[in-house]
Amino acid sequence: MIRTVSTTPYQDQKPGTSGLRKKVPVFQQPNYVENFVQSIFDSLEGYHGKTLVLGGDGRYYNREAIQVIIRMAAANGFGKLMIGQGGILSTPATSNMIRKYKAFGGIILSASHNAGGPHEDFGIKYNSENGGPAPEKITDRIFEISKKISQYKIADVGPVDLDKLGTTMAGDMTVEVFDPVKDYAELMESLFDFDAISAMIKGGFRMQFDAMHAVTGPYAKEILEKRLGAPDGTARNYHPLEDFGGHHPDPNLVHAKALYDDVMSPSGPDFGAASDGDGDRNMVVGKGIFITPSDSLAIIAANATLAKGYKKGIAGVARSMPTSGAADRVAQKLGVGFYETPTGWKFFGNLLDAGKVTLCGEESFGTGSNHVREKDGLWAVLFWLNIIAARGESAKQIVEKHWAEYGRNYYSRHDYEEVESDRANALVAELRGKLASLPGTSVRGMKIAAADDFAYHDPVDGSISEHQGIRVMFEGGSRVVFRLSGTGTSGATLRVYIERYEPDKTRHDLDTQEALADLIAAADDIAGIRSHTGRDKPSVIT
Ligand code: VG1
Ligand code: CO
Repeated sequence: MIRTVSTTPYQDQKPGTSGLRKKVPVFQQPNYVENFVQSIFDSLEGYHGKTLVLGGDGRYYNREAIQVIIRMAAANGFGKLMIGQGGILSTPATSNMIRKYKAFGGIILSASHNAGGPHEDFGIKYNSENGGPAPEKITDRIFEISKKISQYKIADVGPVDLDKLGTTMAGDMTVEVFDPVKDYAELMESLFDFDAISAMIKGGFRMQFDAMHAVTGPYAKEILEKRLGAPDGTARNYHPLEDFGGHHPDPNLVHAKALYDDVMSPSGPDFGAASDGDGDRNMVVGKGIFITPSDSLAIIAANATLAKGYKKGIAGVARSMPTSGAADRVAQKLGVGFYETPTGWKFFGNLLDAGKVTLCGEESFGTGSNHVREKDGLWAVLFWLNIIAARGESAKQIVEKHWAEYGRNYYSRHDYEEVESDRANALVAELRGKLASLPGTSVRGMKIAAADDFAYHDPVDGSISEHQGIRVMFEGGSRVVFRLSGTGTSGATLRVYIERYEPDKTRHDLDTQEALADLIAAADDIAGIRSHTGRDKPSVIT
């Protein structure tokens, strides 16, 4: 029944910012999935007889990979596998299931915001028993094992019907196919004031949620329409599709432009939101205002006690290094701790587990809290609805009042996608080489106060993560950050993050790109973006 199969290792199974992501044909190579999954299991100890949670964002190859993992989990001695019906389980819902049912861990099949389909992306990520993405010490171990692996274990058990709820056996292992929405919806009801949000919707508040043909469709239908009473049609593109309808399920001003345009039109709804492939990202748009993820984190922090799950206040706030400093000022005012971590949710886990922070956020449309150990798209949307309902003000009023009180961080990210890796690496190497000489010099009339290659010292376990992005800080608090993406699957993506703090209330209504124009030009002067990449403008501006 259980077979041990010989295999040859691949040398490219290094997990990136969030798991292993490759093109589907790469995953379809002989034993590619098997090698990586066995490497995950071999990096762990003590899972015999324990429970593993499994699901994905419904993209192409999801079902095939699930059947392989069922057979391998059975062969490796897991006691129980819990799978979301249809193979569907959002990333935050997976985190919740692991925590709620005290599972040993979970496997998430997703390449998140990347496109899906036979020639697009697939991904595999392991989450630990706290519900969060495996920390670097585990992902490093997985990679080391994957480079040397010589065999894997697999059980000869038939395919499991993923669409039928209930429990079956795969060899000696129990397989439970469960409703992926129910536990998550209950968790949301425990955190937010559903009665107040429903009353606001009954009172005529209109919203639109774009699930982008990805995993949050069923969640939005249940929570927004069924439980909160929003009219049918509030959730759009709610059928998860294997290719996301041919789009990038990436909720930003480029890929969720249709939703943004609707909210901005005179007859549009009061509020719009969207989530990504696996449901952990969020974009929120109020009538007449796009809310940057960095501002969203700060405003949620400032208003947290309006939601019942956060009534007692927050312990602290953490943000990824490239995220704007807007949340820092809220934390300072509240007198709670604030932390700056490298990009990637795995770095928040220790801070959350240690109770040092309650809220976390990333500029890449990621916001979350200690309710799970992942960022959570619908959670952020519900938090905004809760705040709007409790304050009785529009999203625009809330944001503008926030800026008036704390100042505004103008913020933008410029991505140069699919740059030749050699050219991108050369840019970074050259920049690193001149870091020491930058402080004290001026660019475009702005004086550089400091420049470094960000390193993070985890205050909980003492681990150190180096080379997490190059920061150039100007006098007055403006800054430019450069880093290479760890989630792309072809060539390199250079991300340039630009930020300027504006305390003056009378200057809070400028166009973001204009407000940042000097810094954008300075970034090119400092890093030679155009000459290195051969591009004269970014592929995506958010
Ligand atoms: C990007 C974002 C990062 C996020 C990661 C995973 O990583 O910048 O903030 O945590 O995606 O998000 P990178 O290395 O490409 O910059 V998700 O929603 O794609 O799992
Ligand atoms: Co995602």
